[in-house]
Amino acid sequence: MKTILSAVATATFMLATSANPVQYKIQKRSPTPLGTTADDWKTKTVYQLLTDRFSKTDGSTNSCGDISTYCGGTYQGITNKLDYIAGMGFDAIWISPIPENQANGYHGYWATDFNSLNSNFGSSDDLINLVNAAHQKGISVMLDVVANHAGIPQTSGDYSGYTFNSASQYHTECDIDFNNQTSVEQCWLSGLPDINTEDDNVINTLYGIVGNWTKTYGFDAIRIDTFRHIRKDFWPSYLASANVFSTAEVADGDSSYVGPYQNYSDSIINYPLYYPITRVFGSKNSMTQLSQQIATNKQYFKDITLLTTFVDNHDNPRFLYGTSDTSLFKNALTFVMLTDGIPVYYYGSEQGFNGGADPANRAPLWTSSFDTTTDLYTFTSTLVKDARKKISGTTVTEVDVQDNVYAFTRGNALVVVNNQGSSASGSVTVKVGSGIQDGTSLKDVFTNTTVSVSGGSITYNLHNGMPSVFL
Ligand SMILES: *[C@@H]1O[C@H](CO)[C@@H](O)[C@H](O)[C@H]1NC(C)=O
Ligand SMILES: *[C@@H]1O[C@H](CO)[C@@H](O)[C@H](O)[C@H]1NC(C)=O
Ligand SMILES: *[C@@H]1O[C@H](CO)[C@@H](O)[C@H](O)[C@H]1NC(C)=O
Ligand SMILES: CC(=O)N[C@H]1CO[C@H](CO)[C@@H](O)[C@@H]1O
Repeated sequence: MKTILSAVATATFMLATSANPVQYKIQKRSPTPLGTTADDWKTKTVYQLLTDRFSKTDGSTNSCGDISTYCGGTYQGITNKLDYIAGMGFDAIWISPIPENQANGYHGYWATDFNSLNSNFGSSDDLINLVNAAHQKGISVMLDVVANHAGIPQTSGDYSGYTFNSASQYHTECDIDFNNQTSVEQCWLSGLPDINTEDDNVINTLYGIVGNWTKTYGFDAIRIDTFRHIRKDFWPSYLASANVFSTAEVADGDSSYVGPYQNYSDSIINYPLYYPITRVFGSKNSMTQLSQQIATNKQYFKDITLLTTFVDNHDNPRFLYGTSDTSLFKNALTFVMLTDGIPVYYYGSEQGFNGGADPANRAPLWTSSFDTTTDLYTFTSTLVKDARKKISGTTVTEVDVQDNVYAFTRGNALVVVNNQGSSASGSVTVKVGSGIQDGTSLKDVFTNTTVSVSGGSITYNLHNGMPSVFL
């Protein structure tokens, strides 16, 4: 029996469909969500962290011996360091999945019993305290959730202790053929037991679980893992039960494939734009790739302003692994922060973390001692607080596309990004678009460089390849 000292009134209810019923004793009021609609999320700026890797309860900063298993991060640790996140202007966090996991499931994606919490991260009270503390600071909390698969059992086929404890509650094992959508949905991703989401009892249990999570802990949104690995018509009831904003992972670069998934979730993670971002800013490919992908996305997605955009996440080598040029990184971050979409910023970027493939891209943050004086921490804080949040209006309009320069207006701001690198200090001339009149004087938030619009354009010297946000 597990007791959740939390939520509303003093009701007690049972998880009827679970084989080992867990009793939730509800004793005090759950956190009240800050805002759960797409409109509430449209202007949010999200900081993505891995619960195991952000901050420890005791505040110690020693390195982790083995980053392929638990390193010691906790809910209490996050609560203690919310000001470090708020200091950069973020008003939302994305945390790791919360259920109990298979051995070494430090990331949370290998659930066993969905109705119990992963005790490595702390108690249910600690989680409630985190959500309450975040809400008090105006920070929304997005929960990462998985419905597609469970963790691999210690003994093959032995699911005792799992919510889905019989082999018949999983699809028959097969390797995914990515050219066959049925196979994508029913075969096993990376050998993970694929939950039988064709079974009515199974799906009703999954619907109940997500609803219980959002209600009990007052989450404001969910991030849905492996969204394309379950048939599309599973999702409407799942999302109705969650009853909060959702952004869903469809890890594919083809917007004609990814776009239709936005019929099923408010928001989709913008992988189609991620790949051009890494090519353009990381490998100095032509900026026309950004322009083309944005146009293609507009064609295939219902609403690109709701897509979650990113430079880095936990599933890809960090940007700074591919290049050590932080000016290129700053340009990529500026583009993502101000183009259409809800930007998601991956923890550790502010400390210049440069890990490669998983798990190297998931290093513990605490070894940085939460230094708020680094160049990238200061840059991020200016980008979020003095640019994204100060700009009035959110309408994004492309105004100039050159091989090495891309310019757009967002509300009253003119944003100019480049991929020339930190040695670039030459002059650029950029068209400003019809919204900004000749004679207008503009000032860059990063360098205080001022420019005056003449003949529909501005000319100025790049400052070590820095991006510019003229206001
Ligand atoms: C697609 O995958 C499913 C599930 O593995 C399989 O039953 C089906 O035969 C496959 N279809 C084709 C055309 O290969
Ligand atoms: C998704 O919605 C669009 C309209 O927004 C429609 O054209 C398309 O057929 C839908 N796709 C699916 C798979 O439901
Ligand atoms: C830009 O001007 C502001 C206000 O005067 C000042 O606080 C800031 O330090 C200046 N930044 C730079 C990079 O010169
Ligand atoms: C409050 C709530 O949503 N409770 C549900 C928790 O999940 C079980 C099924 O797993 C439902 O029966 C409850 O209604």
